[in-house]
Amino acid sequence: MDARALKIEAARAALAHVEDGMRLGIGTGSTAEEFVRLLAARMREGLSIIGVPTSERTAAFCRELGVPLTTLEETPELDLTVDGADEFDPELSLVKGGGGALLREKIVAAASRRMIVIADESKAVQTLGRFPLPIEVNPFGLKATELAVRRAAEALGLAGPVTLRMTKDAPFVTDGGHFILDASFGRIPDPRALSSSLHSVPGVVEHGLFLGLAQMAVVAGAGGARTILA
Ligand code: ABF
Repeated sequence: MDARALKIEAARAALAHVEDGMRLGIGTGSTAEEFVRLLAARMREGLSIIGVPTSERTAAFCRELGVPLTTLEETPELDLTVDGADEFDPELSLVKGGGGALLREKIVAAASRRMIVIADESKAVQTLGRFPLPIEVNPFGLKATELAVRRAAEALGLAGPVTLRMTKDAPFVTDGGHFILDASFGRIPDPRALSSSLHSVPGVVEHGLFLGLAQMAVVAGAGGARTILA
């Protein structure tokens, strides 16, 4: 099964958990896009939902496919968020943000009663940290924030390159107007400790450790899709 087929397999299995009338958080990334395609097809067969997109890119894609959208201002409580991930461990702690949408993804996931992660087996790890951790930072005082992030990690025995995410010759700018530092700390044995330590750095807006937000992952592999429950 090729990579796209695996994404479609995971997205299809997650769609089975979408009920008529649901208020959905809709994720960002290529797997989430497959979910939106399948969702739009089900809506053409009569399913009725309303969605809150986790990025401008996802919003545009939903509008293109006719998926009705709302905002968290109008709909602050969601029934279910379906989103991708860059990594997940056996407890369904996640690293997200490879697509640069982590802040809105975390806000939307936290506003949802449930979160289902859709991924393929390549995202499965025993310990988070193979994927560089995206950290969303305020552009003001960037260098000071980067130093503080390094110190916070070092205090936990973590070290490694922390690089400003670029697009061509300018910093990548998130939907929220922030920059992203990608931190290659290697294995993160205590994600909760790192999470709270990063949150104590004033210039850090949010980071890509999603802890305790996902209750289920649908993971597609060569042998089909499997479900992991947190
Ligand atoms: C998004 O999905 C991001 O948080 C994450 O980086 C991305 C994974 O993308 P893909 O599904 O294309 O692997 O939610």
